[in-house]
This record gives sequence, structure tokens and C-alpha cells, in this order.
Amino acid sequence: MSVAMVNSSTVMEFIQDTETFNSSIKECFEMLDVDGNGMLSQRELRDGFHRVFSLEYNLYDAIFKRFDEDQNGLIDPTEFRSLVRELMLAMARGFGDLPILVALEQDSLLMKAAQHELACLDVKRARRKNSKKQKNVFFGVCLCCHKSKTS
Ligand SMILES: [Ca+2]
Ligand SMILES: [Ca+2]
Repeated sequence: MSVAMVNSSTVMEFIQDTETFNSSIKECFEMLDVDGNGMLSQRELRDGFHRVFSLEYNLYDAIFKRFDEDQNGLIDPTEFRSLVRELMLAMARGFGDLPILVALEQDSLLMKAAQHELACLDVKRARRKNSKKQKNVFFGVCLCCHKSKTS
């Protein structure tokens, strides 16, 4: 268990990064699919989901029914993805813009979202450095041809 700061954009950016999100979902699905048949039974979902989301136990059956679109009593990977997506969007709305400190299980999706945000921050920082350099060059050009006010 560790602790991280998350807010709505932590979750949103994670969901919008389709590649990372999908591979995390796949990992999560495989973790919950205890018997490895490629489907989640009601029991597998209920038993495993508290590691991913800290929800009340009695919510799971309602969630299961809602997302079992073809009503075959099993959650397939596609149904699972829309389920997780919707739950995380609901979480993001709940968080709002204020960062909140949450305790996270190592394999929870929120943890992955927090790690994803950290990785993105590094990329953004690197990009910002590059754009600053370009700006300096731009000003240099303007000063050289004395057109800084007219252009
Ligand atoms: Ca299964
Ligand atoms: Ca189904």
C-alpha cells in the first residue's frame, strides 16, 4: 500500500491515453479472471474488485448486471473495459480539481493513473524546455532585424 496525490486530471489523462489504459485494463482483467477462462463471473468480479476500486460490497452485483450487456451472466473483456472506464470517470468527477491524498493498493488502477501522470509530467517538462529554446531563437531573430514591435 502506498499513498499518492490524485485529482480528476490524473484519472482523465490516464483514461485518454488509450494504449496505457487498455494494457492496464487487460492486466487488471487477467488478475481478476482467477480460473483463466477469459470471462469474469459475478464472483470473480466481486472478490477481485475491492483491490481495484474501494467500493461497498453490495454495489458489485448492481454493477455486474448493468455492464453485462449481452446478459450472459459473464463479463467479457470489452464489457469490462467500459465498466472500468465509467467507474473511473465517476471517480474523476468526485475528485474535482483539488488534489486529494489517497491510499493505493500497488495493483490498483488509480495507482497506475498516478504513475502515468508522473511519467507524463516528465515528458511535459522536457517539452517545455524545448519550447523555451525556440522562443529565445525567435526573439533573437526579431531583435536582429528590429521588427519586434511591428511583426
Ligand atoms: Ca473467469
Ligand atoms: Ca456478458
